[in-house]
Amino acid sequence: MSTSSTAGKVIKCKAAVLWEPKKPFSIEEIEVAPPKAKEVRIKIVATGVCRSDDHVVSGQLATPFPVILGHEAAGIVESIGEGVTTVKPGDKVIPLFTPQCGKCEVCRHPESNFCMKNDLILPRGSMQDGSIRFTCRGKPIHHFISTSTFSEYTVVDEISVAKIDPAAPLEKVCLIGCGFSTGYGSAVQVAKVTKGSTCAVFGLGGVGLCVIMGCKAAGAARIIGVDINKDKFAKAKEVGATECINPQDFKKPIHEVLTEMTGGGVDFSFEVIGRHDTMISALSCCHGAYGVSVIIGVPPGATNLEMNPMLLLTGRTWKGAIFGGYKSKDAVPKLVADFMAKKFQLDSIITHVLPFEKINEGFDLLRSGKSIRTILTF
Ligand code: COD
Ligand code: ZN
Ligand code: ZN
Repeated sequence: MSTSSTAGKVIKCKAAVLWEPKKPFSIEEIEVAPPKAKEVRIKIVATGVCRSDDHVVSGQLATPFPVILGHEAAGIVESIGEGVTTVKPGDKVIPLFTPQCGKCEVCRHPESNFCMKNDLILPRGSMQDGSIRFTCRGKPIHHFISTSTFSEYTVVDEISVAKIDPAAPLEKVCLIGCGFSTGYGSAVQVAKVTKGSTCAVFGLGGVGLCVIMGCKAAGAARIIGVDINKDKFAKAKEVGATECINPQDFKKPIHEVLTEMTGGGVDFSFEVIGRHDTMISALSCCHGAYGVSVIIGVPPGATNLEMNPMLLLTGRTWKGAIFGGYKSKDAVPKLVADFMAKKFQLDSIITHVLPFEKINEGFDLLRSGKSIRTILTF
């Protein structure tokens, strides 16, 4: 095992610190403590800009401040703590915002993936042992969903990192850390799209495009994209949509349009927007007796949704999942292998690549709708 000259020492490096909500990121010099037992210190090479990071900036997603955000990344292991067996220094890795401890009831369940050790639902903003590895200007800085990848170096628990193919291009496969897997897995793993089926995808942003790729890979015969922005249609067709519709072009509610277009309803529908009305439309447009509808979008705030139970009583299934339902540590290396085997591509969703220092520009591109995915490189 190779040992780096920095192993066991505090590393001073660059990071984007978010001191408080609704403020720009501040590029700072921080100190990153060495990994403790069962922890891994990673040199981040590339990290994507995801909507959920922006939800923290805007105050819609609560997590302790000050904080280092970022959760969609790839890097190289710099050093490991005592007892780490699944990665070693020099390995290429992807941090996992949904861990896989392998021991909890969720990890032991064959069909579920939302490990009990996640730091998403009741975020502590720390390592599993409750302590913190980052300081800046003498202050402790919190972690974010077990990853904190907007930093040249980060420390994660061994259950929150997966080793990947050493030949993988990190500036692309970083998307397997969130956006790609969330969308693609929702089609192949959560909905279990079948060969020859008809699918409807509501919302043609980066994640929606990955849902389309998943539907296509699963052999869907018809994939209908739904978006109020017709500029999104070309790319959706490029990745596999067979037709695209804009709800604003119709007088009838869009679920009725889809039901007519498909002679009774689609087999699988996906809500990839994060709105109550489109969640109901997506559910309603799937076949009343056997349609499956998957919620991927998170609506703003912890709000309730009204629905008519008859929609389910006739036989529809309504589902949702985090990270495309994938057991993260098992699935990520396989998804990278599938990417290397050219089973899917990631270029269509990468619209911008910026140096890490331009992180605020990356978020402006996201907020203005000009980017699909921006990758920040160190
Ligand atoms: N009808 C149809 N389309 C609409 C409507 C509408 N009423 N409103 C907006 N849209 C379209 C927009 O034009 C846009 O094209 C698309 O919906 C949304 O795309 P983006 O680019 O804003 O978003 P994505 O694809 O990057 O992400 C969408 C999510 C819903 C996945 C995201 O916002 C979200 O909720 N993420 C959290 C989900 C999750 O699993 N998080 C865990 C860690 S990230
Ligand atoms: Zn994300
Ligand atoms: Zn677990």
